[in-house]
Amino acid sequence: MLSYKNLSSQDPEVFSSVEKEMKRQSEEMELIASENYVSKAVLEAMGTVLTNKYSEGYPGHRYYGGNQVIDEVENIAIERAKKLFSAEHVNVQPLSGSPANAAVYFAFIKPGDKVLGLRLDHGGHLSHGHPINFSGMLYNFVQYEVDIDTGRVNMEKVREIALREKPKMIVAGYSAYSREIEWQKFKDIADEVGAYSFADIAHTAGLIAAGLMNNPVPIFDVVSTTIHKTLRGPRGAMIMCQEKYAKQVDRAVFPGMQGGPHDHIQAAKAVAFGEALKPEFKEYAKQVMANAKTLAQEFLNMGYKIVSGGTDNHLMVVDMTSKGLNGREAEDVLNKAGISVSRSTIPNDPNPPMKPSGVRFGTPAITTRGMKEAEIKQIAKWVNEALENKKNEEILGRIKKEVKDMCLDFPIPSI
Ligand code: DSN
Repeated sequence: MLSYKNLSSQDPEVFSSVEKEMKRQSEEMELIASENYVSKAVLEAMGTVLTNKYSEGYPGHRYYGGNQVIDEVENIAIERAKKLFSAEHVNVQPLSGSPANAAVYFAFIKPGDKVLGLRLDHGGHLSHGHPINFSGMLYNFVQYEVDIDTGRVNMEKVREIALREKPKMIVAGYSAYSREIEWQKFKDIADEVGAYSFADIAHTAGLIAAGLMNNPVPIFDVVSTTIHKTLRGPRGAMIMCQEKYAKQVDRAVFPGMQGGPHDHIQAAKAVAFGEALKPEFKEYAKQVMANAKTLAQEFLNMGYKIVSGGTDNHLMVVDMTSKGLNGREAEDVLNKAGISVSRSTIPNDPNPPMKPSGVRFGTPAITTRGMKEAEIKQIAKWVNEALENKKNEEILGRIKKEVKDMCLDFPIPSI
């Protein structure tokens, strides 16, 4: 663990919250699909003096002096990211996923232009055209859906909508979709209608970097990703594109959408990319997927319904209504048992977004702790037992204790 010597003595109030959060993370089972635990090296990089610097601009072209070292760090991050994803051009400055997506739209299209994206309640992301998000307010989004029977994106229907609507951009890549994405088919449809192809691979970036899922970067016009999910880096994002779009993407990020990049985070991104280039990361990503498959199978064996019937990646959306619960209630019950999950809509959800029908489960974080199939089977049992005894505080308390015991046997690398 980092020492936190100065933080604890100078500001015990804030340190006390940090300590409580360290304890919570250590003792609870993290099944939120978008969360992970960074390494000590990534955590240390975030705590460096690089945070003191302003570096608006790009390596070699800054608007502040004293950026020789910052240039070095940003270039390391860029080169490693290029290698990981076979990217022609990378901008590592976006502060997070939504700002990255805002910069992508800003770089390629104009307000009012038509864009095709997956509905949020079918697994898409807020920034893929939801009416209450900037994307839905500024651009004219038309939404596609997953098929209710299969839970999968139907490429024939996507093509039909694209031919009818003639969007300027097509967005693929999702937040709650457990299947492989047919990138080439998306690209072919985009080419057929003269649209830009944009992939948001925030969720699966680590699995793609490990070579275990298909990579849209070499074929799509532009790809965004966060760094902190399966890629296991610091919070933040990046944009990858073909060289011919490099200038417009860079201009959209700075000065278009952002000022100075967060240089301490750029350093941590570089460290995370370095880790992802190592053979151990491929083993990690394989285990994330194997654990997700095991978890899905256990839930199916217990009679749960999973959207699309299973998973090809690190997550799954499970319909809770067969257990007489909505996703919000399930989230609360599991919380009492020391298990963190996030509620989720299911396609054509009859329930409102605050109380949707599903729960999204993911395995990136528990896999970082070293948990494998045997632990996953036990976790599925605890989930089911908790949900079936939702009002029994004694049983929930007992599960919480058992969960804690297992978690303490699998320490978080940075705590
Ligand atoms: N909030 C992220 C997730 O949980 O999937 C997406 O931005």
